[in-house]
Amino acid sequence: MKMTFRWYGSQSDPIPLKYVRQIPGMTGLMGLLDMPAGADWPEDAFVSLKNEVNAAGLALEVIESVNVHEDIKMGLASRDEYIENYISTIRMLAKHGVKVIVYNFMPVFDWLRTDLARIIPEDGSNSLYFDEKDLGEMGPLEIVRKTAEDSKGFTLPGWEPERLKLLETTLKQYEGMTADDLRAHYKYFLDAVIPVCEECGVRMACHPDDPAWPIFNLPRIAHSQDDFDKIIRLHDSRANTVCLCTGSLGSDPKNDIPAIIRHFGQMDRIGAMHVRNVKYLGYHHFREASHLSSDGDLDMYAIMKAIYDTCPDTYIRPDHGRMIWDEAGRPGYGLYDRALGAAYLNGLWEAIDKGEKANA
Ligand code: DNO
Repeated sequence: MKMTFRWYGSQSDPIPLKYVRQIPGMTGLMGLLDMPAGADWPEDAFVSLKNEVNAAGLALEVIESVNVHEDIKMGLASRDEYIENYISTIRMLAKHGVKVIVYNFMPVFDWLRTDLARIIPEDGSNSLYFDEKDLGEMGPLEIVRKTAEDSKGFTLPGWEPERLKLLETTLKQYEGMTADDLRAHYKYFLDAVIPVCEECGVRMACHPDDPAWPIFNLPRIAHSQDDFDKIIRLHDSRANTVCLCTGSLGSDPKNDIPAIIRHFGQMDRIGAMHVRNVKYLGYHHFREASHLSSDGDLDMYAIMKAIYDTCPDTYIRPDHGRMIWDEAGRPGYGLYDRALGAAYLNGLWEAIDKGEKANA
């Protein structure tokens, strides 16, 4: 297991790389260049990012994310040009040692919450929160407005302003699109990029829908084991993998996370893991919790054991957690609770490893 940390670059992440390196067991980043979806990433900018990260004693083998342009998801004629850019970006990243590219295939919205800083009454910290009832009252334009307003001046991943400006038009373009249509567009994309990945030793890792169900009548095709089985069959290859996010899939209690990890781990189809906890508050209603099992509803020991047993070499990162100790950070991406999360996950790993070796 390689423990990594999501980081947004020195221009837009308030957390210095030095602090990231000081988290026990931290070996690398899931990092990115701040580029609009569909762009061909410039090599010189990537090389300077990589040099900066390496100089801080960290590896940059996972990119999160290279975003897929909406025209590809919608299957428009213009998609070929964006796919060419994607391919050129894959080749460039591979040349500089990148092994995994995290992305998603969610129409319009990436992850979605109805509150970015809901106070947790038990301890006075706050965390990301979702209640479908609030969403019903808000509608897509209102939720975008509120998310931008609540994000403390940070651009949130998946909520890039240039994309959201076109929101109304894009939503209209998706009207009537079925899950099967979206899957067909997805296959077209995978058929083009996966052979390139195989050739240059990169794995694509698809992030699940978050939350794990369709929203605003948009088709969503990545929120269960069955969905990911279909995605893998669209273009079966070791390079076509899952970024298994425990909190995204885990927002639906029907998803048995350790079982899903075992399923895809045994198939060698997990490219990366995001490990975090959620607390269920009712139907389509949850908040994010600290990583500790007893603070939420996911069993972190069972999750780490499933990783240990089936995909022990995977990249993993702690995710979201709470905003604690009065940190003024990017919602979902504070330093403190993610650092505690990493330490806890490393502790579970050590205990599992020593237990296994003692019993061998
Ligand atoms: C949310 C993140 C997602 C993820 C993308 C991958 O916090 O896990 O935004 O990075 O879906 O493209």
